[in-house]
Amino acid sequence: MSETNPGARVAALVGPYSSGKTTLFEDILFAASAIPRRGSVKDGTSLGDAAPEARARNMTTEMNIASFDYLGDPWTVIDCPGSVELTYDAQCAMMVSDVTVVVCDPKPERAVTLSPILRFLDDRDIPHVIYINKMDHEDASVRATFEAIQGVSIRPLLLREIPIRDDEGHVSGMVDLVSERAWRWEPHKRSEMITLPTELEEAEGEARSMMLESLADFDDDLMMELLEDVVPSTSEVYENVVRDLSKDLIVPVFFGSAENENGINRLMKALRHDAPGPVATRDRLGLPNSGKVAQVFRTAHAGKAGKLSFVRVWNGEVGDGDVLNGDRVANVRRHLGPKSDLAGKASTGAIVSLGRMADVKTGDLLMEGGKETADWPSPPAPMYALALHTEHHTDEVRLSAALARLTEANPSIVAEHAQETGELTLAGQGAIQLQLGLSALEADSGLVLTQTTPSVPYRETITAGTTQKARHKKQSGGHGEFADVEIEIKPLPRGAGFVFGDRIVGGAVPKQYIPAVEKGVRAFLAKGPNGHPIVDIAVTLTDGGHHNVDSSDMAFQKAAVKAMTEALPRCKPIKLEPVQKVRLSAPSEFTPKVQRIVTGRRGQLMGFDAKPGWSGWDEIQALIPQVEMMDIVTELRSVSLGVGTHVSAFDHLQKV
Ligand SMILES: Nc1nc2c(ncn2[C@@H]2O[C@H](COP(=O)(O)OP(=O)(O)OP(=O)(O)O)[C@@H](O)[C@H]2O)c(=O)[nH]1
Ligand SMILES: [Mg+2]
Repeated sequence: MSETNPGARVAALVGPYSSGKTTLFEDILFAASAIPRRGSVKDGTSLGDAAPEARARNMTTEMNIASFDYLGDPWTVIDCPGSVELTYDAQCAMMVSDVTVVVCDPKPERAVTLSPILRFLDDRDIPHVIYINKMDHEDASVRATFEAIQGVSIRPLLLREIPIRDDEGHVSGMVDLVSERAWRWEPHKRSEMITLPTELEEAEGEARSMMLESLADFDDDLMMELLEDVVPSTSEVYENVVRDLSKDLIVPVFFGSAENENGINRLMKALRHDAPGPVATRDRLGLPNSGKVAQVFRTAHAGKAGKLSFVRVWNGEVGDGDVLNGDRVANVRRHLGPKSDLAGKASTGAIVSLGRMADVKTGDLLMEGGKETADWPSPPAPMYALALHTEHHTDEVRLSAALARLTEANPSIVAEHAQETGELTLAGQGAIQLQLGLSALEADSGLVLTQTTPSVPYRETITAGTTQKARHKKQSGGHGEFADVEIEIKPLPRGAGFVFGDRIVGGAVPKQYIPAVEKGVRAFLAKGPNGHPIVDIAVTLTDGGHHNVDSSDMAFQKAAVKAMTEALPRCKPIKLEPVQKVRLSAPSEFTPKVQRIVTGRRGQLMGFDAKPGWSGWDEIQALIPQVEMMDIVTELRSVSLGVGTHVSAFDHLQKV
C-alpha cells in the first residue's frame, strides 16, 4: 500500500460492448497472481462472466468484481457490462471507483461510442484513463484513434506512450513517454526492455513535447521550463500526471492487446502510481469522513444466500455485528469473481458484500447513526417495454415478490401495472436487458412467463351528434323497473374528455336519479364499439319520465346505457391513437438517418437542435404514434453505433 494512498483502491473497467474489458480483467488478475491460470472469454474459462447467462450470450451481463493485491497494494477491479442497455451498472461502478479505465477498440470511426461514458466521467470529475485495446489488429492506429477520441472528450487526452512497429507494420512494442523507456511485446510473455529504436527518436521527442505541453497547461512552473527550454525532471512530470489525473484535468491514454497480454503491467503500474486513493475519492464525492461510512453500489439476489449489498467502505472499518442504517451487518464477504470468502470486516477503500441488509438499496450511504443521503445517478428512463403474463391469475402474488427483487437489483428496470390496459409491464433499456430480467424472474419465482408487446391504450370518440330516447321497462313479480330518458350527444374537441349535464325541467326525471343516468353513460363509455374507452364527448339529459313506485337508480342506469347503445352508430365513431412527444438524441452525423426513422414511423418532425452540453450531438423533436414507438430504440441504435437514445411522453390523441 503506498504511503500517499492508504486504503484499497478501486478501478472500474468500462467501455463499449465487446471492447475486451473482461479479457483485460482476466489479464490483470493473472498478472497479479490472483488466479493460477489465465482463462479466456472465448473458451468460457474466464473468471469473469461465470454467470450462465453471460456464458450463453458471450457478453458481460453483470459486474465482475475481484479484490486482490497487486505489487503489495490492495485493489478491487470492477469489470462492467459494455452493452448500452446495461449502462446503469457501469455508472454505479464508476461512482465508487478511484479511477476508471475506459477500454475501447482501435477504430477511429467508433470513438463516438465513448461519448456517453466520457460525458458521465467528465460531468462528475471522475479520474479516468483510456486503454486502446486490440492493438494486435492489422490496421490499428493509436494516433488516429487518439485524435478521434479527443473529438468526443471534453477533457484533454494525454498520450502516455507511442507504439513501436515491426517491419510489417504491426505494433510490436511501446515507448513510455515519461520514462522514455522502450519495451518489446510478445504474445503471452513479459515485455522485454529494449533500447529506443533510433528511427523512433524523432517521433518520440515530438510526442513527448506534446505531452509536456498538455501538462504545462495546468502548471505554470512547467510552462516556464518549457518556454526556457529546460528539460523537466522525470519526477516533476510524474507529479504533474498524478495531480492532473486525480483532479480529472487530463486523461492519460495507454494501449495494448488484452488478448495477447500486452500492455497490462504498464497499465497497472501506471494506475498504481497515478490513481488517487479512497480518502481523496471520498473527499471528491463530499462524503462524511467520520465514523463508519460505506455505500451500496450494487444489489444482488443470490438464491439461498438472499440479498447481497455490495459496498465500498469510505471511512472506518465495517464488520459483522455493526448496525448500519438500522440493519445488522452480517456475512461480510470479499469477492474474486464468482468466488467469495467470509472476511468478517473490511477497512477504508475495500469492496465487500454484506448479507441480508433488508432496508438498504443501491446508492444508499450506510452509517451507524442512521441515514444520510449522497448524490447518486438516477436510472435512465425506460426506452423499451414488454407485457408479462402468468399461466394462472393466482401466480401473480409469487411474481410480484420476484419482481420486487428484480427491480431492486436492477434499478433501471421498472415493473408496472399499466392502468389503462390492465397489463403488467416490464420497462427498461432494451430487449437484451429485459430478456435477462425475464430469465432472472423465472429462475427466482419458478413460474413460466410469457411475454407480448404491450397493448396500446387506444381510445374512441364520435364525430357527429344526435339525440336519443330510450325506455327501460320490466314487469316482474313484485316491483317493476321503469325509467325513461332522452339524451343529446355531441362531440367535443380533443382533450376535453367527458362532460355530462342536464336540462331537466319540472322534475321529468327526479333530481335523485340524474346521477344514475350519468353513471350509466360512464359505464357505457368505458368500452366503445371497438372495445376502447370513448372520450371527448358531451352527453346531456334533456328529458325523460319516471314512475313513483317502479323507478330506481338501476332502472335509470339501464335506460342510459340503452340510449347510448342505440345512439352511438349514428354518432360516426372513430378510433383514436395516443401520440408521443419524443426527443431523440444521437451524434449529429446520424441526424438524417434518425429523421428518416421518424418519418418512416408515421412521425412528424418538429425540428432539431444541438443537444445542450453535448458537443457534436443533436436532439431531434418529433411527434410519433405510440404504437410505432415500441421497438424504435432498436432501429435508433442500429443507425447510431448503438448510442442513440430517446425520451418520450404522451402528447395527444389522433384519429387512426
Ligand atoms: N484481437 C483481439 N481480440 C480481443 C482482444 N481483447 C479481447 N478480444 C476479443 O474480443 C471479444 C470480446 O472480449 P471481451 O473481453 O468479452 O469484451 P468485453 O468488453 O468484456 O465485452 P462486454 O462485456 O460484453 O461488453 C472476445 O472474443 C475476445 O477474445 C485483443 O486485444 N485483441
Ligand atoms: Mg465483458
